[in-house]
Amino acid sequence: MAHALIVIDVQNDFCPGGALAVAGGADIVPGINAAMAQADCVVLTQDWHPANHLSFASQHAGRAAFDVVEMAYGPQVLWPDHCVQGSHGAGFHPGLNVAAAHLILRKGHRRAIDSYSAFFENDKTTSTGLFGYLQQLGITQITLAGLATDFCVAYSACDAARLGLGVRLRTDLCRAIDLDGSLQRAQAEMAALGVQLVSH
Ligand code: VGL
Ligand code: ZN
Repeated sequence: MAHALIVIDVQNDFCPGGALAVAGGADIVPGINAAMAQADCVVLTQDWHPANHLSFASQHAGRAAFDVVEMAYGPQVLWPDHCVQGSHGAGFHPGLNVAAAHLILRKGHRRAIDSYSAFFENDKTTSTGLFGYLQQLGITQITLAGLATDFCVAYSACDAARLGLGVRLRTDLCRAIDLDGSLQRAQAEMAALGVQLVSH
């Protein structure tokens, strides 16, 4: 029963000082590095947007960051420009043990589709390929950590549970954006899908 640690978006733009900073985002880095040693496989994800990505408020005239718009696939929160391909903000936090990664998966690179989940883009059908990778390695259990709890981590956890993986989420190794109750909603949805929320 092989086990993967999947570390979601521990990037400069989601850490204090970044374009879409998550409070306490950098505090989880040492614990994530320690957890890497417990896993058979370590996957890092990287939010990786073109500069004109349609999840950016800057691409929508008259809209501001954190407004919600209707995209072809449903409602989409508009964000400040963040994690632009090749930028400093898109880089991993300098304390993260990137050398320990077996796979680095980039997501959100299609202009017209955002991708919170590490498994499916926000249209819920375009695959990132990660499930196939894990299946080929015989991985049936995953542990999730990273940023942000209520967006990319939660979407990844829910998709993984729906795909039939055993999913644990390390709440001590995640931090949330918490936009209009999004953390509570995410926690409820994860629990309903059988995601185990563990604190160590
Ligand atoms: C994320 C908002 C926009 C995340 C990524 O990593 O949770 N949130 N892009
Ligand atoms: Zn993003």
